[in-house]
Amino acid sequence: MYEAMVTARHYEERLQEEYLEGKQPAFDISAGPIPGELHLAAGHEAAAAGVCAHLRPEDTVTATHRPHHVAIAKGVDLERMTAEIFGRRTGLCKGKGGHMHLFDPDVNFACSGIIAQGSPPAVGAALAAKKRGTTDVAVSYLGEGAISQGGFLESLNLASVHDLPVVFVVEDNDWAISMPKARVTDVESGAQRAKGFDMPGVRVDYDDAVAVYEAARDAIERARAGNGPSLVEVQVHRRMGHFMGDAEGYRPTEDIERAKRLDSIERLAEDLRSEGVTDDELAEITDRAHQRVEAAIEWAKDQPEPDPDEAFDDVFVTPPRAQVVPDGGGDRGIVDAVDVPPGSDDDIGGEDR
Ligand SMILES: Cc1ncc(C[n+]2csc(CCOP(=O)(O)OP(=O)(O)O)c2C)c(N)n1
Ligand SMILES: [Mg+2]
Repeated sequence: MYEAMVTARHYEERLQEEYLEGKQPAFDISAGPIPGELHLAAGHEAAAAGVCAHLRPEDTVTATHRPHHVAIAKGVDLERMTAEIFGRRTGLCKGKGGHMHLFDPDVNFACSGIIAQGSPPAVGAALAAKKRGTTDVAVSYLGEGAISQGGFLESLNLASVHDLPVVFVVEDNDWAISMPKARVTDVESGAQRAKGFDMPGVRVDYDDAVAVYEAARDAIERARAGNGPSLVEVQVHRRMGHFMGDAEGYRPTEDIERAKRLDSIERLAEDLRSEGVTDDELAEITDRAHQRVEAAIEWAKDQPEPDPDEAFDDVFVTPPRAQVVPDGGGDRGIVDAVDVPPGSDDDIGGEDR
């Protein structure tokens, strides 16, 4: 667990450096080796390590728009994940998904930029496991800002009524972008949602990885034993802005300082020391994690960019500034696209492009 947490923290520190390259002095979100948004999960690591320590590759995990710590703890291929984040062809989604759309079928991991989107597919995976008669489980991560989303609430209901092996994990970092929790819900804890669906709901009040591990163990054992779903909420801390480039003008300074002070990695290191793990052993774990991160970033940056000819493969929308030729087929058998200069007779224009 400590290694997964240290790896995730260092990975994001390095991504932060890479991300800022070329984006200054005026923040240009499309510039640099990692174009687009980047949501970092520093301060959330315990919620990933404590839960995923109980999982096997066959178990399904759906994570959020802030996915790196969970992906690392679930064992997603770090090199191909990094290539995806850098938009390279050998990335998990051929460089077209970016950091919010990491899919690794080898370890049954997915994530999405749409909040609470992971809950229905996790319930689907749990239903599949039940029908196949396996002991696999599914875990759906979401933020506290997503606990009123319809997809989540319907998922809780289906999971409960069918006794499905799924665990919902709410990462409560007190904020949904700039929106404090108290302004969007009257429940004190997301774990209270469980009561309305007749399933166990527990909250881990501070991001102690060992406390998360214990809460998750009960929930996952219950699911594996065929006794149905549970909900676990974990208090985590957002050590960064909502995404890179967020100046956090809405956030009280004390809250930012508090999040930085409460470091779950430091807490776990203390626990390990008190159990007799030496500083040298901890340093060895940190070194190994750093080397792995550096190797993945180095490899990813060396990978080729996607071929523009493949831009419209594996997508289901009308490509921009292109003419769609019905029955064009191609090997996708859906539509074919040819480039049409904007403003030309064949350009259908506007939103419909
Ligand atoms: C359905 C949907 N609505 C709105 C958004 C825009 N959005 C992106 S992240 C976010 C806040 C999410 O907050 P929370 O669930 O608490 O996760 P956190 O970012 O704090 O980890 C919102 C509203 C979205 N991505 N999807
Ligand atoms: Mg939040």
